[in-house]
Formats: sequence, structure tokens, C-alpha cells
Amino acid sequence: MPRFVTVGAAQLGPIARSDSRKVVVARLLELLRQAHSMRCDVVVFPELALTTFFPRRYMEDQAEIDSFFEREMPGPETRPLFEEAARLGIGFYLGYAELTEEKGVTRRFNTSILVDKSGRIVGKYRKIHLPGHAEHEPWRRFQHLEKRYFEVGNLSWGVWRVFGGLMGMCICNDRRWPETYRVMGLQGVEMVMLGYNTPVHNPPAPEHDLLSNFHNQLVMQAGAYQNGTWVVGVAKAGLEEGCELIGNSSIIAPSGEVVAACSTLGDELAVARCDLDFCNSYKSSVFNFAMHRQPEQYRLICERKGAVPPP
Ligand code: CDT
Repeated sequence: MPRFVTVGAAQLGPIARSDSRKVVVARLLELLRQAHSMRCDVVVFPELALTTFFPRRYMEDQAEIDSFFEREMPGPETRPLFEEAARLGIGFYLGYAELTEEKGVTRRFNTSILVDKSGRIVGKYRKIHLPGHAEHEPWRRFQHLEKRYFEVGNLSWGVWRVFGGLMGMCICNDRRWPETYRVMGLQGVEMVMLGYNTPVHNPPAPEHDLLSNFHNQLVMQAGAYQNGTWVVGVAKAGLEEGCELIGNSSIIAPSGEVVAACSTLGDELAVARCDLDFCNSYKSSVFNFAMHRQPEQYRLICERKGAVPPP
């Protein structure tokens, strides 16, 4: 019996620094309604989907930095999204900057949440692979200060039973690292949702610029195939505050094939009806981990080299 989940990759075009949360949430609502009219069960929005990609700016004023963060979720400006999702009976993945108090300490994370069809938050992930740098580097055309503004995520990569399957989350740079998918793959993940903000230009290695779309596809298609899972990768795209961001939001099958993709650099929805049981074709054959993986061998090699073994 097929187990279908209809998913929408809800790509966003650029968000200006001056755009209020209200303006951005109105765009998310429009995509949510389109997704509902196309019978989606769940939509995936990008990383840091409520603001411009602020780590490209060097800021010292903490109040200015904190204006990009959410102190509660849902908060007054994001509640309409949760209410409309519950009314329509559609779930969503949303990336945002999270400011939280833990034991009297203020902490800031690059976070995503998974919301079910009743508007309830069922999962949270905090980005682990923070790219870029922590100090101002004026030689760059733009900054990438994620290491300055966020802490490394402390929740690992979980999976959640929702929408009739096992759903996982990661965020942007995480998608370039095989362990991201593998940690979820070892938990049986059937659909990995992820949002990204990826500049075409990489200041420390401009020779990679022409390959930015290729590398995006390469890592997501490999992650899907090597773990027998669907992958839904969604961009914030276009020319944002003078920085060109790639698009190519894609829905990728466990075969590694792209089954739906966005073709613009603006607000756009790509939809696919995904059979979660298609994962079994890979999970029970070439990527049957129990039968073919050799973790004991990795452990021996790591022991010999004094390295930490993978999971
Ligand atoms: N947001 C984010 O993580 N962006 C990074 C840029 C790295 S440049 C290769 C990304 O991996 O897309």
C-alpha cells in the first residue's frame, strides 16, 4: 500500500531589511493557501524565513541584532500562520532565528520547527553546521557571521512521526555534510525537510561560484539516495540586499531523482505527491544498513588512528 504525503516546497524570493514580519507572514500565508488548494499535507519554508539573511551584515548593537530574533513561537506576528494552517489542516516547516532564556542565560540559535495539521509544534531543530566566521572581515563583499550571531545547535538531528511517516529536519549548511542525513537515516527517516540561504558567491573560494547550483543538487540528491529518503530543500532566492542567492528548491525522491523543482528566483511553490513506501525499495536493498553497513570496521580504523568513530 502506498503511503502518500503531498508536500509543497514554498520558496521565497528576497526579503528586504525594512520588511516587517507582518509583510513577510502575508507572503507565507499566500503560499500556504496555494499549497492547500493543491492538496498539500505539509509545506516547507526556507531557513530564516521571517527576515532578510541578517548574518551578511556586521552589527555591534545587540538590540539591532536581537530585532531579527523571535522570543516566542508563535508570537503575535507569526500566530496568523499557525491559525491559518490549523484552519486549512496543513502542516509546515519554518526556519527562524530563536532567542531563548535557559537557566537565566540568553541563547540564540538558527532554528526550524515542524508544525502538524492542528497548528501544534511537534518538532524543533537547531542548526549544527554554522558556516562563515565570527569576526568582521571587511575584505568580503558581504559577511557571513553565523558563527557570531548563533550558538551551535544542541538538539542533534531528530525524527518525528507525523503526516503518516518519519520526518526529519536540518538547515542549510547541514545539507552539505553526510552525517546530517546519516544520523537521521539511522533512525529510519523517510522525509528530510530543509531550508537554505545560499549566496552564489563564496568569498573565500570564488572559484566555486559557478558550481553553486550544482553543489546544492549534488549534496541533496546524494543524501536522499544514500539514505533511502525523500529530501525537500527550499531556498530563499534572488537578489536580497545586494547579494545573489541561488534558487533551485527541489523535491527529491529516495532514488536521488528530482521530481519537482522551482524555476524562478521568487515566491514559488513546487508540489509533489510522495510515496513514503518508496523509501523501502532502497532501505531494504542497496542501503539496508543492518545488512551491509560495517560500523565495526569504522570503529577499528578510528581506534587505530585515535579518531572519534561515526555513529
Ligand atoms: N545559510 C547557510 O548556511 N549558507 C551556506 C553558505 C556557505 S557558502 C558555501 C550554505 O551552505 O549554503
